[in-house]
Amino acid sequence: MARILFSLALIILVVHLVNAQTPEPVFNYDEAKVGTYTLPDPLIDAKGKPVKTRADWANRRKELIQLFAENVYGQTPKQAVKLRFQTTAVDSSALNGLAIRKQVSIFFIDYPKLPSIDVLIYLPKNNRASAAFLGLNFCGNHCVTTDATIPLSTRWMANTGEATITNQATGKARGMQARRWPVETIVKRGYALVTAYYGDIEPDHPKGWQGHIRSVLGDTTQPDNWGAIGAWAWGMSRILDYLQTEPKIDTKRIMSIGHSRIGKAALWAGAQDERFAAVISNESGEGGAALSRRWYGETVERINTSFPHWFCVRYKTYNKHVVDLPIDQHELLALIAPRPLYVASASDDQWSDPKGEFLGAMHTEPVYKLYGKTALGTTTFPTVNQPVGQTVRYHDRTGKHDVTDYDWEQYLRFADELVR
Ligand code: GTR
Repeated sequence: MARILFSLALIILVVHLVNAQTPEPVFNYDEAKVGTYTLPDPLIDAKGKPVKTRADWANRRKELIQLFAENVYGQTPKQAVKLRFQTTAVDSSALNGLAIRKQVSIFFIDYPKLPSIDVLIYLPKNNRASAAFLGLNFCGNHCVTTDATIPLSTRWMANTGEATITNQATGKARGMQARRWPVETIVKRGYALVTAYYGDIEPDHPKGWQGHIRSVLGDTTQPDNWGAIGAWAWGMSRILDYLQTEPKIDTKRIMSIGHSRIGKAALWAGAQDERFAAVISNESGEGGAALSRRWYGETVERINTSFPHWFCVRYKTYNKHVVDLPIDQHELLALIAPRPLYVASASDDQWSDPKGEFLGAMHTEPVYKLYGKTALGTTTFPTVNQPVGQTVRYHDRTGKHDVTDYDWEQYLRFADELVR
């Protein structure tokens, strides 16, 4: 008997120890465990007043931007920054004569020590100004094309094996992500492509702000000081400033586009800067298009832990209290209204929570309705590779976290139908 009791006690002890050591799971892939949640209503303002007209929405819009700044991305400094644009190279027969390729560096007149933003532009050879896709890239302009005349970026890069050694790009990085940037197809369809390395604005690591724009603008002592995503979004607007001066670009038809963390920045840029005619979010996930209150895939706590520099300090206070957030991500998406918006997911990218991204897009409907527009126009999560929606579109592509030709096909159609 004593033996049995002893064994039982031992089993209980072991089970207890195992449980105590199993860290609380910070993410979930089981739809049954998502839990219930109530989303804040974009059409009820902070004082509880319903938003009924477009004029009401104009005020609510400002309030929402402020709430996202205070709680999620941090405040984007308002001061105008003097820029100098320098064209460093022009090739009028790029892509075998198909395009004009331009390289332009953006310098900060009052902050001469900051690195420039080096912009790579492919323009169709049109007689008219072209609509454009503007998106930051992950690994330098040299990696979006195999064109060997593009200078290899000397900026800090995350190490990725042979292509980046000791945080410097090597020749192996050339064209490394060309597959994600089908420049020829884009130009043949009559669009310009504008890109720059996101690390020109801020290298993607916790100390990346040093020596970059966040070291001269903002206030690092504040819990709502801007984070790296805020800086990348700000940088997109500075590129947009340059594009206003480019006669071959139709400034009324410039789309903000981005994948993953850069997709989060593309959304925040488009939300704040209404000069963007449309926004395309490719698998932006947590802190992007996916609802934060859904406990699925990446979570607020997890993203704040893995990437402490992306968001403002106050965002971390919601790690274990997501329900206390005064906003949710459908309201970020609603800030794009009435402009066209594309939200895309991939079915093997559950980390980004495809369903949460769909729901984010779906809950913009009442705001688009204020403008007499249909957003998604459906509440049914579509089967894979079945794009849905009207002014707001959505697809869940088969495959992994990536940007593919399939995604671009949809974005080009979206642009053809809604942006020009
Ligand atoms: C992941 C991160 C995501 C997404 C992604 C990316 O590690 O958890 O939020 O941003 O990186 O940017 O590729």
